[in-house]
Amino acid sequence: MSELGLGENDRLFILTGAGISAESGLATFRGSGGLWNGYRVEQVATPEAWEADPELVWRFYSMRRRDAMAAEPNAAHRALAALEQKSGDRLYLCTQNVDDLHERGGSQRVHHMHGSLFESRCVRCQERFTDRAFYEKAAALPVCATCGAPVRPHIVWFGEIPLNMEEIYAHLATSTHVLVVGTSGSVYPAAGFVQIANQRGLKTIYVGPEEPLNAEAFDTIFLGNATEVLPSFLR
Ligand code: BJW
Ligand code: ZN
Repeated sequence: MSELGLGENDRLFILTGAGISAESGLATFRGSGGLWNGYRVEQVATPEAWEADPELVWRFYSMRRRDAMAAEPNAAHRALAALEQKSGDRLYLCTQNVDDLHERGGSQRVHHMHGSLFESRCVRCQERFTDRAFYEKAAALPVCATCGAPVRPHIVWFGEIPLNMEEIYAHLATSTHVLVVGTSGSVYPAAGFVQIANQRGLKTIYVGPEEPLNAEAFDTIFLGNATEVLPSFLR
């Protein structure tokens, strides 16, 4: 934690976005490669899109799942896992990502505020499906074994409330430092965490190749790819 300057009594809140998985080959949402079959994420990641064409939305997530399974964690995921090893519960990792590369990179405790590609739920009885074999059988839109209703990705779409917001705000309230990696700062409420932290006087740091939209709320911005900056920064 040397360059971060964390002391014994400090607590670190980490927020990651699509940029940390970019060097693992997973496309980010905005910027180049940000389209899927000509659709913007706002057109497939909404409850309205699901209502209009659940098959299309399911296909989008089946492709995302395949891409995530084929990807490997990178040096930035591993650097955060190593930091967790050293810091224990003084570190809270909150990701907007729905891939599992933090876990496969070695992080033990990860909060997925926008859900996970590897969980689904019945739209009627809310039964959860987390078995990976489920997806191998479910290339087309699956139905719930219990009640027969459609099964949707357990993903937070636009207009839905991100998961465990109370836990997130509680960790923000007790942290002394906030490290944000690879997120454009365009999607709320996540983009507002650094503004809250900044107003409360926490030390705020951004790592990524370009300035995020909420750049003014950061004390320090390290411009560079996550795999180049994080391993040396966190050593
Ligand atoms: C690298 C790199 C490298 C590249 N190394 N970096 C008007 C004003 C304010 C808010 C709203 C508004 N209208 C509507 C809203 C609310 C809305 C919202 O924010 N909309 C905006 C578009 C304006 N938000 C919501 O609806 C959220 N819910 C909500 O607000 O509920 C009410 C509420 C209020 C208060 C408290 C609590 C709740 C829900 C948002 C759900 C977002 N869902 C998605 C899709 C689902 C997941 C999926 O399919 O994967 O989540 S959208 C998509 O964007 C995805 C991401 O998690 C999210 C953020 O994207 P991210 O990670 O920032 O990626 P990019 O592509 O934008 O940026 C990548 C970055 O990486 C870039 O900066 C690159 O430079 C960088 N990078 N290579 C490091 N090698
Ligand atoms: Zn059901």
